Amino acid sequence: MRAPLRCRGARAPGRAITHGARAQKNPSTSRVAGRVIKRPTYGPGMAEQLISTAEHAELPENYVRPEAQRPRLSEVVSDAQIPVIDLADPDRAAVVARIGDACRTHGFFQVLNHGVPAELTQAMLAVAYDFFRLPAEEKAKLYSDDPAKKMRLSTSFNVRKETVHNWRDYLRLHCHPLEQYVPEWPQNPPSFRETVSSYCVEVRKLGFRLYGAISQSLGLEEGYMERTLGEQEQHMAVNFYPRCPAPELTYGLPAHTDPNALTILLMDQQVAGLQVRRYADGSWIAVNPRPNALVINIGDQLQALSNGRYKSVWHRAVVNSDRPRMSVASFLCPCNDARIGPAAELVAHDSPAVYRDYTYAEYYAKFWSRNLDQEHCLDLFRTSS
Ligand SMILES: O=C(O)CCC(=O)C(=O)O
Repeated sequence: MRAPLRCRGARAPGRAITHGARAQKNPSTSRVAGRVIKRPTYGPGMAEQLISTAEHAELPENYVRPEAQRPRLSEVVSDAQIPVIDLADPDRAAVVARIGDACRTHGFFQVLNHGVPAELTQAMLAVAYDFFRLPAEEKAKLYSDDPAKKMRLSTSFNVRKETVHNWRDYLRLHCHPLEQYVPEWPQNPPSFRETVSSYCVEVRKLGFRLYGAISQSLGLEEGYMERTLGEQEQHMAVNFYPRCPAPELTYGLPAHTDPNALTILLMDQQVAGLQVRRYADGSWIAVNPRPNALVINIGDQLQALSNGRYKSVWHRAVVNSDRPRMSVASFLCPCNDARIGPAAELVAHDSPAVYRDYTYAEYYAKFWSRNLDQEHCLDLFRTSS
């Protein structure tokens, strides 16, 4: 058992978890789950809530999940696979069929030979690490907890609404059209704008290729998804999960589904953390990094368009006490006024529409008005509800 250490750096208000016994005698401490909780010596703040500004030896109490909601890391299936698909396979029909199977069974798959150059994915991760190493004062200038802002450095998920926080800081960017948004992006590190712009362009191309294959795998014409979703927005979350003193008590991101159409995730090559809930049996499986792969997942909008055939599955990010972790999620989002609903070709007498039609603006507002780990947001748009 480690000795209790003092928290360094300012953080969110709350009490802290440490592994020591000494704090038990201190009136400002108590015990939770066999660990010592320490009350903070800091006050509420805004940018002070960022957890990437200091090393943490203790977990503040307002990051501690109730017993029943903890990640139970020992129960996670570590040797399971999500499908891996080589996009360079010349047999297009086979690739389309594999993508269809993956969307139906897992809602997640990894792609190899995806067209995004390896040097670019490495540069993207490197500049992301450099960004989170910037001095606290510089990061504070970018901080906001307003989900409506199109460029913000923030923490957890939705600090204005949630009662238990998540062990994550993140930079959220709008990325399309680039010429509109890049001028708002961080100017430091100096290569940030150029590297991230190049990455966004390549990821967007990949997303549209995947839309084509996904449409075909549903028996729709190749351009169906792209056309129906309108002039797509593209958002990015650069997620930084610092080392965490008590990973079994908290999350980087708790279980959630993605509200957009398609997500392309670039994972840290050295540190695992993404876990996906297996649709078949509800068990959590760890997605281990695979050299040069990108992880793809179906978002809520593709589940709706496919009339529920393809799954937007629950996934989460867990943290660890050894190493920080980075992930870069690129979200392709329908335009706000796109009308979403099951494709007419997929609705029949024996497979009636599972979801009603709605606009993406309506969906997105509903998504952000809730806690991340509530019911599947799409359930609120069922025809039967
Ligand atoms: O960090 C990860 O592996 C998952 C990130 C994620 O799910 C998200 O940004 O929505």
